[in-house]
Amino acid sequence: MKGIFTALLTPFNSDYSINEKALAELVRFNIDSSINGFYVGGSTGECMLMDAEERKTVFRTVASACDRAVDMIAHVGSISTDEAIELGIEAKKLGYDAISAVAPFYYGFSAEAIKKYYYDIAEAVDMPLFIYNFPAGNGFGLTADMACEMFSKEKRLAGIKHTSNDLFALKQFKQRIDGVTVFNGYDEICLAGLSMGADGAIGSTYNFMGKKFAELYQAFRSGNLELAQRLQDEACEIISVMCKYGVFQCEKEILTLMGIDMGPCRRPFLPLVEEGRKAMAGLINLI
Ligand code: MN9
Repeated sequence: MKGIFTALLTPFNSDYSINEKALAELVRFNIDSSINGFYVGGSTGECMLMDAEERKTVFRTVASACDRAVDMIAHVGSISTDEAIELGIEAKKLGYDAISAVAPFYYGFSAEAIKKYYYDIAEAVDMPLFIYNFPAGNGFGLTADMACEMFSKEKRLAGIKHTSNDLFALKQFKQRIDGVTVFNGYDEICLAGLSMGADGAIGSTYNFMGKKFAELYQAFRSGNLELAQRLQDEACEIISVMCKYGVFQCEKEILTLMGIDMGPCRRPFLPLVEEGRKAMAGLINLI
């Protein structure tokens, strides 16, 4: 797997139920934007604010709208190993190409417990598994030593989604683990991640900037650094405004302005303030 993968948002109706129709539209819009794959039901999809049945509904809706046009990775991470396995088994049934999981959080689990969580999921689901390394989100940072040990022990481990500004760690994963696939996780450093050896990038802003990042990826691969840098600069200008008002709320607002009814984020995310809505309306022609 390689290239630009959209970390899909989950559209909600005004009563906060999943808007399956809008989700299918979002999938088709992204395929038309030339992205290479989907990362389904991750942080961007508000997975931690959904129950297991809802997360399965998202997997199902995306699989049917995507219809194998591009690669699909299902995020099954949970604080509970059993729930992660249950979600993984569903993803496998639905024809996903791989699964991914964030490390379990809240209890401050030991490194041994976290390793066992991944081995248990890999064994029970029997699919290529990507570790979702998101230190800022769950207080656990995967080290290169730990990753080397895990990948040598469990052959179903296929890669790492590295959502961290530590690009030296990304480089070490690539240099020390034979055949590992690493995806860069923060869109604002996509080009930097690629230049340090990432095989691709998974991100939330690709929901509406898939075309720009697909072009950036191609430019980088063909050695046109000048164009790749210009595209990254343009994206960073947009992302920096979004960071000010709430990234997911802003992404939903932009896509709604583009014609896909994304609705609100689930509580406790706050609704987008009026000033943020105006800022998004101002950004739309930069996309
Ligand atoms: O999946 C996303 N990570 C999180 C990747 O939301 C935690 C990124 O795409 C960010 O939303 C984006 C803005 O900071 O880079």
